[in-house]
Amino acid sequence: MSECLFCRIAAGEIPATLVAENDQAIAFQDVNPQAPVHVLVIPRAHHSDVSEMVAADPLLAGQVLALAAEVAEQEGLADGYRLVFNTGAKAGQSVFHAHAHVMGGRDLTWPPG
Ligand code: DGP
Repeated sequence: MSECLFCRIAAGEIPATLVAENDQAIAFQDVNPQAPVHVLVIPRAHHSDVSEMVAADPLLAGQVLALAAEVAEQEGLADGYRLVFNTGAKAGQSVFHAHAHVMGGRDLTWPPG
């Protein structure tokens, strides 16, 4: 059994609220939402962060981005949304399985903290 939290969610071993999926990626509600819409999009395969995913499998990265855009449309974020890949501990990454945050449903300030 994998020790990676998001691998375990992808495998259905840990419950999550699924929002969308494609062959290579899944999207589920963030457990600690920071906006009215806050969905995580992850590759089914394990990659530690977005840089490692792009280097190893750029087509997979495209699948993740495609699903993120689909989630934004499905969640009614035509007015705007933010797509964030925290990469590395210094940037706030806490789960080391690549994931995009799809956030929206409120005004989002810039720069982020
Ligand atoms: P980051 O800090 O960028 O690595 O984002 C990790 C996100 O994962 C954070 O927003 C909270 C979320 N998260 C952590 N544990 C769980 C969990 O068990 N289930 C779900 N759905 N989200 C989780």
